Amino acid sequence: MRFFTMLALMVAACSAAPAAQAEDGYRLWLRYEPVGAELKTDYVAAATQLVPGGDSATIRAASDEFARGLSSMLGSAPAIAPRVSRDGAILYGTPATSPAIAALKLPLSNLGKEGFLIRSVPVNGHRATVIAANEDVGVLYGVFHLLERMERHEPIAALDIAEKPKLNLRLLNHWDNLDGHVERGYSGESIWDWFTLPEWKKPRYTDYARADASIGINGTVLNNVNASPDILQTRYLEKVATLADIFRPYGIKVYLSANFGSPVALKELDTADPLDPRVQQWWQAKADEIYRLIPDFGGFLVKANSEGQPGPQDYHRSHAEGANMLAAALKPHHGIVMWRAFVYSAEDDTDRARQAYAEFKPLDGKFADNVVVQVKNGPIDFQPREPFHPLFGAMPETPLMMEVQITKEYLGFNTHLAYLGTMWAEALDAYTGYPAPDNSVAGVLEDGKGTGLTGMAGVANVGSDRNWSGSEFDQANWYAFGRFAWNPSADPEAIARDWTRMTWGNDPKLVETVTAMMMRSREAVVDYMTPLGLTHQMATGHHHGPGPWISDLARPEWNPAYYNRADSNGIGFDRSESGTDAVADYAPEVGRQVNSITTTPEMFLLWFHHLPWDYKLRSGDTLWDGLVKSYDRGVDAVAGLQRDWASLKPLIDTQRFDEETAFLAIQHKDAKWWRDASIAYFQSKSNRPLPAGHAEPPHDLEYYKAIRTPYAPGQ
Ligand code: BDP
Repeated sequence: MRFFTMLALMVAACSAAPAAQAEDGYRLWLRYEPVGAELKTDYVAAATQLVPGGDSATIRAASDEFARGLSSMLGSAPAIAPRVSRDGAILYGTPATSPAIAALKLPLSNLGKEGFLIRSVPVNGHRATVIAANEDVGVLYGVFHLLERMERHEPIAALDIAEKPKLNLRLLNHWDNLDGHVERGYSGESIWDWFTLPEWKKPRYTDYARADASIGINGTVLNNVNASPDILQTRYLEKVATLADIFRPYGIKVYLSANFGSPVALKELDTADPLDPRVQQWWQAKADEIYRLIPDFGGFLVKANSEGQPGPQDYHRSHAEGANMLAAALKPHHGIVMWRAFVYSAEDDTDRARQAYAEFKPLDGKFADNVVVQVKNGPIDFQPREPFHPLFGAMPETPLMMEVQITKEYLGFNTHLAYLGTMWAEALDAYTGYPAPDNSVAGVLEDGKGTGLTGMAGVANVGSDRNWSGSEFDQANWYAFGRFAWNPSADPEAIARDWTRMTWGNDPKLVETVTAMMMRSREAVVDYMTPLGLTHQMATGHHHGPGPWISDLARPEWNPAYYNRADSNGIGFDRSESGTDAVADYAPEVGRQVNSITTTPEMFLLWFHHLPWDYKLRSGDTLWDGLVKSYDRGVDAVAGLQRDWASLKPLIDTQRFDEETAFLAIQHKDAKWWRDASIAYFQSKSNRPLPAGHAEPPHDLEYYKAIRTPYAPGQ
């Protein structure tokens, strides 16, 4: 008996202690760590009572978040009070539901539906912090903003903050299949458990909504763009409705990827021709059914006539005719269509980088006013580096939203540290030549041509893993996506620093070291995978590891050799006017710049030009030597990340420290593999010795060619 009591006590002790301290990443950037004594005094004095101005589900979610955050950071949460009655109150709500806020006559008129204002002002003669907005969701965003400031140890007295999103559609795109598999997912299975929905509402769904709302994400496409028609069946729509109910208080709408061939695939019609009245009625009835279940359903995302998906061209109709037919079905319910421009064709042997432009440019102005065309950041496919997509700037009559990939299909999955904020900023800041006050890509996104359809979509990296994203550093990419969708001109370094403070801690050395690691991480990946404008050199299918030699796949544009075009004379893809003339798809001044070898930025050199191995780079190196040096620079940069990380051991909890240490070791091993295999292959073409001080690959080319990566995740 005594033995069992002892055992029970021991088990309780063992499980209680680590559980209380374990850092397993579940809390994301909303860790709400206890603050030190001095700050605590200030914060407690500024949070003596919580005064919700309203009682909607959203305001209750805001109160819950306050309770969670403040009790964790300060040891206890202040009581909820009906009115401001002492110094240090926090009053939050809208003028419509809170007479106290209405009486303050705050300047909310420019803040739209989702903006918020945080001000330190007296209320009823007491010092107070007021979080006010036109709609409840703005209030919730403001509450997160205040809590996140506290997580970052920033002052919360004397505040005067006004924020509103620059884009209206801030959406995650989940590439999740109904069987739980996630296409290009590296963080476990799908977060959606379709089998137990709608009855079992996992608490994780609410935590997902909290995380999204904390960074302003206001929509989620639940299923893969390679969409199963089954998602439109009633029994799935009921499950979707349950998720919509969970997300609604957090300002998040649900959307679905729709398979254009659904009426045929579901065996209800023998055609999906968008001009056939029966097809139009089918979609109309489907939309009506969806909106009966989900009155605020967002709309459809569609991948059509791309990589084998059905689409309007199967019936000799254009993308616009297809999109507009769906748009008409959704229009009475205020739904929208996000029609993807990621199309390239098996029958078309023109430069893949030009195909979406060729398809969509002539359709400018032909889309219904509830259609937005969703364009990837680059013209090929989520590569470590691509120039911006030429459609940005080329469709002045059509609202365009930008799609980026948060999940790192082409940047080393979940184990390589690659902060994508710098990559997205590079695309968003690019000059398009678009005739607008802001002629950057960000400016194009912010211009909805009067429809309000402005936005960014991020292919989610959220899965069933305890830490959500497969690694701690991949959480940063989810976080950064939300921040860029809120403000496409945001500073990637500031975002990295904010995230670091909330995720790892506020120690100054830690903050500076981690931020600096993040800021150089993506360039390291470019250097060891695809330097100097090379692209799509990844092994077949899973896209993990190098395969620059691959040239035998059915479609030319699936082959890395199609992109590198390495031969005994040189390397690179000639997209100048003497090559495929892809430069002509950009505005004239942009096109001129990249048409000329000497004015093309070196980071895009081999994207636009095929150059001899002894071409002189700006460094004075030959192209061959410069290429080799880039690969080595990438590997060395990863070793640098490892050293920096090791120096943080005393400042980071064991579990997260150890995991990242292991992941960086994997990244280093992979970076070497990329370097060695790429050099071995390109040397077989260049027939040149390596520059002095740069080691020969340890194996011959055949060794690297023989490496297989079966069972790679995400395929
Ligand atoms: C490619 C992915 C593929 C996606 C496709 C897309 O490899 O899995 O289906 O993009 O965006 O990058 O449709």
